[in-house]
Amino acid sequence: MLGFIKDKIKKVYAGFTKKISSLFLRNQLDEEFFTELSNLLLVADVGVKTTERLIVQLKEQVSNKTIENSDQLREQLEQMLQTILEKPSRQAATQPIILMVGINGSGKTTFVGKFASRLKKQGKKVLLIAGDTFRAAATQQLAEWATRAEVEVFIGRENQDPASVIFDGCTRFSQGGFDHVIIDTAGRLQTKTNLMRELEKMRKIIDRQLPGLPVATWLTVDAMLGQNSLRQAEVFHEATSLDGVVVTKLDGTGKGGIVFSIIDQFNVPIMFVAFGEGIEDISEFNARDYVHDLLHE
Ligand SMILES: Nc1nc2c(ncn2[C@@H]2O[C@H](COP(=O)(O)OP(=O)(O)O)[C@@H](O)[C@H]2O)c(=O)[nH]1
Ligand SMILES: [Mg+2]
Repeated sequence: MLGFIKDKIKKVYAGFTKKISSLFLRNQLDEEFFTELSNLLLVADVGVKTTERLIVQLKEQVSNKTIENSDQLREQLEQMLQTILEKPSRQAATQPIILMVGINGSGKTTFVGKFASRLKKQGKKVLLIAGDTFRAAATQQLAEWATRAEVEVFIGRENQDPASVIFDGCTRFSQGGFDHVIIDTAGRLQTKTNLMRELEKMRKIIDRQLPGLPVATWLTVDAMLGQNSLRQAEVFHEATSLDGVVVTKLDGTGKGGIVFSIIDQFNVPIMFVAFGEGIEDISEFNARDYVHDLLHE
């Protein structure tokens, strides 16, 4: 991370990092200091529960003199934030089968394109499956990304059921000698039961067609939606077992703290962050770099 990404996510850092850096210049670790720290964390969308817990623990360490100045406090906060992010165990980011889920507009298709390009540049043979068959434009969008990324895309017939497209796409995968398949899906808002049924059906088809290969289900979460994105995550978290979260649109928001809320609430690891519409605007998530960037100008 660091460097060029920091430029791209200016808003995340411009507000939060500047303010927190000037807060740490103070030497009085008094009530006012903690009120301001707590406000900063809340504005960055770290979430009420997590913020309260952090503040209580930090205050305790100040009162028992484990922390004696603002430098030590910053170090401690950095450590605590990193610990939260590293809590859920994380698989490698290069799984053979990735099923992308998430509500409409949260950035699935865009991420699939960027990720495919990255894998391709690593010398992998990648197949995309257009599982969003509800809108012709969705298939078109994925096909354009496939062209840009220079990877193959499997597209079903018009109005073909997504599960059946995935079935055929899996056949193409096993016959074509691919290293990775990334399945793009639709993100229709629906009831939990319907969503559960639909995702289960897709998973069953993949498991049956490609036995023995693990399937990683990743959820895209739109950082611009702030705390509302937690509600999105909640529906998917209840409907299926998630292996990872991709946080999108970090470039358009000062809400870099959303990653802490997501992990604290769902215990699902963050796999990637996305910060723009360009093909290279993703980065594999690294807890240490992320926290460091947030807390240091
Ligand atoms: N600024 C910004 N826009 C993004 C990002 N990811 C996706 N978008 C835009 O968000 C919109 C919805 O993205 P799309 O991939 O179609 O979402 P999907 O419906 O989940 O497949 C599109 O206009 C994308 O260009 C991002 O990281 N940053
Ligand atoms: Mg899409």
